[in-house]
Amino acid sequence: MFEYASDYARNVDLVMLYIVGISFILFAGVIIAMLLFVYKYSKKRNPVATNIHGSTALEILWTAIPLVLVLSMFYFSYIVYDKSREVPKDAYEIGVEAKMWAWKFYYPDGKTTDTLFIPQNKNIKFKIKSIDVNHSFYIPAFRIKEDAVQGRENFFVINADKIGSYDIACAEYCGLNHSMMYTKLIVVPETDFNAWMEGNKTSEELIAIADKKLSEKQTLSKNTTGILYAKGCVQCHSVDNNKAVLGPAFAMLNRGIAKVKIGEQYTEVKIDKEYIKRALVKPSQEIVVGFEKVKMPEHTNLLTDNEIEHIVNLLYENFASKKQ
Ligand code: HEC
Ligand SMILES: [Cu+2]
Repeated sequence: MFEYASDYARNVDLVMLYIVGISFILFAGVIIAMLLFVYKYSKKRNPVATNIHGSTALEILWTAIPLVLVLSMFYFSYIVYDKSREVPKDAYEIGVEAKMWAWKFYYPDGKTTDTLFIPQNKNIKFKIKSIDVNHSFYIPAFRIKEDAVQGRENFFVINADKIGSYDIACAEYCGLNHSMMYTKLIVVPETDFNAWMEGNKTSEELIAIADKKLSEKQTLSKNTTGILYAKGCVQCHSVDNNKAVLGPAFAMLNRGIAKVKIGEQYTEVKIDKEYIKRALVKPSQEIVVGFEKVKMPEHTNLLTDNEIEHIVNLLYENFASKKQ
């Protein structure tokens, strides 16, 4: 819950803590006073009620104290927000385009991607827009949520200080596949980012770099499976549990034998690397029984041969060859 990856995120959390802290103290005060009064002024102990007619001092006090508290909440929120609106001169600009139902990112040199890559410790200005309905650009680890609206450009400045890969979601209901508008923000050292810009490093290498940095903290399955996030497989296949999403969970690849439908025929095939590869490049050839309704997209034109090989090995080693 408290994962954060920029100063801005840290400050947002501090303000939040401050507000929740004050609320909690007030809550405790009210409850304690109430219990105390119930005890002290019950009919048994205090048979004759006292009538109090106004007290200017008390009224000023109970107006002034909450006013100061509320204004201080506003003040802290405002300075944090205001800072996020300052665009440093050297800010690196990345265009964020939302559409039903995907994100697209534009870099200054004309490159475009579906996964967002940024260099570490650099001011980045996101220029956010939508080409259709309203969306909202949401990166929880950075405490960013900024509307993407057609015909208008919103912006946000961040400076990511932790290498890693973070979720990006759409936080404004935008139609049927709203819940699939997930992608990743990949933060890598600036040298790697520049190498990527110049074509000397692939997106997969950057993802691997980001994931390796997380490996100290995170579980094995998480850090080796970055490409499954980057390529959108996780929209339909869960990576960390047995539950089917739109497709079977990858963990189920360890069932050894797959019941599949080929044409109108039902048959059983062994789950090996070849099977996984066929599932990936010719998904409509062997349909996993129970999942006939959803069509897995053809990935051949979205993946290079290297990527296919990498994914096949990864799925085989991480899932298919695991004991049941
Ligand atoms: C739109 C949803 C969707 C996406 C995205 C998707 N798949 Fe699938 N996938 C399915 C469905 C549905 C099935 C089962 C039906 C079938 O076999 O075609 C399936 C089956 C599979 C199988 C066989 C699973 C088994 O247990 O037998 C593999 C392996 C697989 N997908 C890998 C991938 C990989 C790798 C990606 C990302 C590059 C991916 N899928 C993206 C929906 C999807
Ligand atoms: Cu959306």
